[in-house]
Amino acid sequence: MGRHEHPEGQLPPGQRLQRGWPVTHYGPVPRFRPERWDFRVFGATAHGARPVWNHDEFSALPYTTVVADFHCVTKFSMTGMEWGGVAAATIARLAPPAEDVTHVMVWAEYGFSSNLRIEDFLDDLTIFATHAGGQPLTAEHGFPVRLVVPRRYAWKGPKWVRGIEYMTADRRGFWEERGYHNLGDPWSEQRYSFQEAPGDGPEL
Ligand SMILES: Nc1nc2c(c(=O)[nH]1)N[C@H]1C(S)=C(S)[C@@H](COP(=O)(O)O)O[C@H]1N2
Ligand SMILES: [Mo]
Repeated sequence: MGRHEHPEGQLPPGQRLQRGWPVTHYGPVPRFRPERWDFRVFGATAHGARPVWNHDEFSALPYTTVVADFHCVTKFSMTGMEWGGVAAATIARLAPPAEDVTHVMVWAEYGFSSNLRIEDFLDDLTIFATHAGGQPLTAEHGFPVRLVVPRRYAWKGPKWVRGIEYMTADRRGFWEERGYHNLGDPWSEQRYSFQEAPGDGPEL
C-alpha cells in the first residue's frame, strides 16, 4: 500500500482543508454501459501492441490501495483519502510503453484528457481508482474508473477514464490547453499556464 508522507498537518501553499467530498468537473456525468465499456492502451506501445480490457477483465487486474491527500487547483484539499484500484505502474507493466515514450495522455469519456510525464504516471501513488474509502466510486466521482495522481493537482486525474495513449513528445490535455499549468505540482503551486517556466510544457 502506498502512503503519501507529507509534513505533519501541512497542506500545499494556498490550499485549505475541505470537509466532505465535493463533485467537480466540466460537462455531464456519463452513463456507464458495461457491454460497451473498454479500457484501451494505444499510441507508442512496446511492439505496437493494442491492449484492451473489457470491464470484467479490468476488474480482475491486480488490486491495490493508496492513502493520499487530494488537492484541487480551486484551493480545496482533502487529506487521507483511501483509493483502491489498479496502480498505473501495473498498467504500464501489463501494457508496456515503447522505449522512447516520455509522456502519457489519459483519455476519458467525452474526449476529456490530461497529459502526464511518464515518471508522474509511474509514480507509486498514481492509481486507476475503482474504489474510494473501501466503496465503489459513485457515478459523479468517476465510476467505473478514474485516475488519481496525488502528487499533482486533481485535474490531472480524469474521471470516467477509457484509456491511455503513450506519447514520444508532450501534448496538452483538456485543462492544460485552457489555462492550467502543464505540470501541476501543488507543492510548487503550479496552477496556471502563465506561471510555466521554459521547458515546463509545449508552446500554447
Ligand atoms: N472527466 C473529467 N475528469 C475530471 C474533471 C473533469 O472536468 N472531467 N475535473 C477534474 C478536477 S478539476 C477535479 S478537482 C477532480 C474532482 O474530482 P471529484 O469530483 O471526485 O472530487 O476531478 C478531475 N477529473
Ligand atoms: Mo479541480
